[in-house]
Amino acid sequence: MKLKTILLLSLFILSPAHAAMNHSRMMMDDKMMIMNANPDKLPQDCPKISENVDITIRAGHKHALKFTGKMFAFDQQEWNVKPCAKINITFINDDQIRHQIMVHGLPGYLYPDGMVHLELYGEGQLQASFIVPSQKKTYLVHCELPQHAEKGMKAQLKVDGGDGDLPSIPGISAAVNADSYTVDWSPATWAALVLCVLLGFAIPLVIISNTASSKVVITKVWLYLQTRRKPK
Ligand SMILES: [Cu+2]
Repeated sequence: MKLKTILLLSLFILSPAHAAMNHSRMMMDDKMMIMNANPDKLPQDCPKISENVDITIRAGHKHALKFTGKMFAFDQQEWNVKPCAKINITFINDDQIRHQIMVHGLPGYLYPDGMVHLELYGEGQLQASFIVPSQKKTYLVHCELPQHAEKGMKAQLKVDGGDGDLPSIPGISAAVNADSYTVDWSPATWAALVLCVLLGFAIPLVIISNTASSKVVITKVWLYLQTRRKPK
């Protein structure tokens, strides 16, 4: 093997990018990233896996159309599983931009930072599994890209029925800080409104009165009314 080839191979193997791709907690390439997937390690409070649940989660702009004022969303906003369930997620991104699924609040001894993370940098699909503890709890599921959760990409995963609804889940719970669309009724706003109403009446009248055919019609109607008024 030529010296140049050996050097190139060494650089590739020792490069940070290659190291990141093979990190035990992270898988990534130029299209996706998965962090903290856990298909086989049982939580401390689970003697065995109670059920295998296959969940397909789609993400994208079109899923937000059913929610007023929202821009991004998942196709579902809530999932329910049994304690100690193994969840096999198929994540589908329907947009041309990045979206994530992040599940928060998981035990740190199994999931660093308490989370599982699936991410697609554009349209595509990937799969990952994780096992939930036995605790009756509601986990936050969201996309952490700036403004994506605020714009609707937020959901909840309930284990054993969950311990309540999280706030600001589209279609499920009220927003903590609701969007405000109030009008500032200042004198200038009133003046603009009155002007618009007047123009709305005046412009059609001017157009009608200046149209030749309209004049003929108006004249005929006028003459007809005059003839009907004449005494027989
Ligand atoms: Cu997103």
